[in-house]
Amino acid sequence: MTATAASPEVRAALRGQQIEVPSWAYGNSGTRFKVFAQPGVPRTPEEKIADAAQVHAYTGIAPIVSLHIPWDRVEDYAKLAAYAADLGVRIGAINANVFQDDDYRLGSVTNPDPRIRRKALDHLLECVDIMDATGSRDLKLWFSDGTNYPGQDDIRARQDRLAEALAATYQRIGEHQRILLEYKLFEPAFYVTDVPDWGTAYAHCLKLGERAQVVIDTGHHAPGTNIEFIVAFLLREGRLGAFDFNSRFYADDDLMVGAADPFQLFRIMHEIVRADALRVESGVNFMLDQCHNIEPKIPGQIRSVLNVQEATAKALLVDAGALAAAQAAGDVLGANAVLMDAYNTDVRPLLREIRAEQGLDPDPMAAYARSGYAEKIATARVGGQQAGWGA
Ligand code: AOS
Ligand code: ZN
Ligand code: ZN
Repeated sequence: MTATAASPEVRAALRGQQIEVPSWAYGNSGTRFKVFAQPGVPRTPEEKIADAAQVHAYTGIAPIVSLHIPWDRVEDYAKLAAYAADLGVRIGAINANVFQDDDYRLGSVTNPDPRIRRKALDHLLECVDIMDATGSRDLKLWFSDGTNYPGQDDIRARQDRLAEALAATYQRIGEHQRILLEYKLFEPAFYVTDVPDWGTAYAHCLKLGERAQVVIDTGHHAPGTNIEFIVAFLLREGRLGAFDFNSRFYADDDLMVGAADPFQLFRIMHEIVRADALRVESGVNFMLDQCHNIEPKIPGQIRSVLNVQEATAKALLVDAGALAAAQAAGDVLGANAVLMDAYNTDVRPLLREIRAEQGLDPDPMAAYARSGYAEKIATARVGGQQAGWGA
């Protein structure tokens, strides 16, 4: 089968796909060595949302923007949500930030000092208030908590403190809201990280209840980790809440998803398709968590969305019947060939066709470049903000 002859089901699945972009991708970012300022970066949360709306306008599949508090603090969140709606997008996950304050030197919710733990928990609860105002479903939690030296703090006591804060937050969220708990192997803590892996995140989620689910940030594993296994396992348990998509060559590089290892992205999307989890109703949230340190931000986001879309299209083209038959027959090479046939299909003509059917330009990158938006914001915006990373 050629990609352009794809079934109506495949086409419908691609049209229905939704990817969530992060507000912080549009601000200046960098490494601890240097932040390279770019012209036209947003000065306000509203301008970040406006840039995100451009990504949706050209791809048609990125209608949601994650916010980060306090980077996106505003007086009136309901008004911000209405502003987003006017631009054709909506506010998605609220990302809490308990890592950028002097008080958090020894941790936030796991800090040995009860005053600091209270302050961190208050921030998490404040984020739920914001979710109520924006209509957001998801509270995304990533804790930088951990220790640098053996003996620095009690590993088990820190788990107890973490569980206590998570339980208090879980009690506060509404029936339709969720806690998404993200893990990360290391950094900024270099000895113990309090939520270092999916098993730890999963165990805490199990204790909390069904509305606590795990976030897989693709950059947060040891090299060589089989991420699609984690995807398959969590899907099977109904505990995969979201992805933070990005690429890495070394550690948490936050490069464009699909840039370093498009085959891995395909393998992940194959597990998603296999579990019928692409549909919005599945509850799996496909977010990007990236920084564009040297490349332009909006095109960087458009490229990333297209990379996810291409991997998805390839995964949808896997001949499920042939794969199941080969697997049942123990045909190792045949089964592998079915998967590789799909991966090696050029899906770009199909995606161009689908965009044209939807009234979009078949080439989103070129259409954005022609639009003049980059030049317009470079003139109109002076003194853009740093995204928050890389300071
Ligand atoms: C940190 O490494 C994580 O990837 C988090 O998802 C973080 O919260 C996000 O990058 C923005 O704060
Ligand atoms: Zn992340
Ligand atoms: Zn990260």
